[in-house]
Amino acid sequence: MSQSLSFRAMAIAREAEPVGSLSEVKEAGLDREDLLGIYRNLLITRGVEERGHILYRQGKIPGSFYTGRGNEAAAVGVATAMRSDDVGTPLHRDMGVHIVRGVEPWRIFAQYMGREDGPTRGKDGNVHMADMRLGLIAMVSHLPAMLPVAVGAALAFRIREERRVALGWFGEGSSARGDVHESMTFAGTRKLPVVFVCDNNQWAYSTPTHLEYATEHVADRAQSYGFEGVVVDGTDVLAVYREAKRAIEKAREGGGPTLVECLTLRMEGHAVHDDAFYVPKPMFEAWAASDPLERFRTWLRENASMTDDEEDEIGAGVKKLLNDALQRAEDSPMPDPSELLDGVYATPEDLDTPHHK
Ligand SMILES: Cc1ncc(C[n+]2csc(CCOP(=O)(O)OP(=O)(O)O)c2C)c(N)n1
Ligand SMILES: [Mg+2]
Repeated sequence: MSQSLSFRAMAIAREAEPVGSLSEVKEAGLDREDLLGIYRNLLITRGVEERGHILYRQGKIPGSFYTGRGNEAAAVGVATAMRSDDVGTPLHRDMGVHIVRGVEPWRIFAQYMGREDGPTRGKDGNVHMADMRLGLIAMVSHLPAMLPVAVGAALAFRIREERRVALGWFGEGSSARGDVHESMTFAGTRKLPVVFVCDNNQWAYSTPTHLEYATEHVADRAQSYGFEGVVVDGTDVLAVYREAKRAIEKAREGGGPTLVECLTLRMEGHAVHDDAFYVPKPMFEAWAASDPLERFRTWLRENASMTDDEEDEIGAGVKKLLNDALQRAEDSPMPDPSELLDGVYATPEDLDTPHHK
């Protein structure tokens, strides 16, 4: 442990328990079908990013390429706990949120390649995308600029007396910026229906956590904003789901915000151009042993008697889905330059969705 770590304050946030048995899972509201669906979504999430990486190496993706490897369970777990009329602002590590909300993989590949059928219709690249019809708001690059947006959505729900919840994601590195403080102060004082989700992957580019914040956990700060903070193992999809569900339903019932911090390790470089030479090897090895997909696969076999046949069927289904998706995306045309400004400014029709009423 480095010298600087010893100056950290004592933890305040609650540390979430792992979910042990199938009966605990049922209590949390998931049946066996749901569990297999979660596994499938984890596989799709990783598969989309792995194949995206291949597309990048083939020179088919303009710009850079980002993945959320290691963060799949955190993203899928939180999104599974959302209700369909809730909204969220997922970031560059949260592909799993798009998958759970129902963004079809072929549209994501089309987005990667700048094609017309991507959610931004070729107007933006990589994960700067979202499908508003599915209650997702596209991220901008500036971090953590989406938190005030999520808080604004929560304020709108309050004003309209809608029992909906907004989820705002941010990285632990971006927690050093003022927007986090402003968002949490505003949400805490007004007890808004918002859940703040911190993707703590322990690095902000090459900056380690002890140079990002001086508390034990990012979630320790929640207390000073007047709401609860909880830290959860972000490689444990069921534990993430349970904590997100608690936080979301608490917000819906008028209990105000929660800060849910999902602890993971960013298992690749910041983006494809970065080989993460600065991350100590033993750190990678330790977290590789806690791979979220492998962890949940083992759990399903031991606790929900997932059979070889079921596993093969899910795996084969995902493989086919992604193969077909790649083909369909490659067939998608480049956008027509005359459409450049279409969709840049909202029209009254654009706002006529369940998420805007
Ligand atoms: C305001 C702002 N400053 C700098 C950047 C450049 N940048 C992009 S990602 C990143 C690291 C963010 O770290 P963290 O919040 O921990 O998220 P992670 O990438 O680790 O998921 C930086 C500095 C940015 N996007 N926005
Ligand atoms: Mg980070």
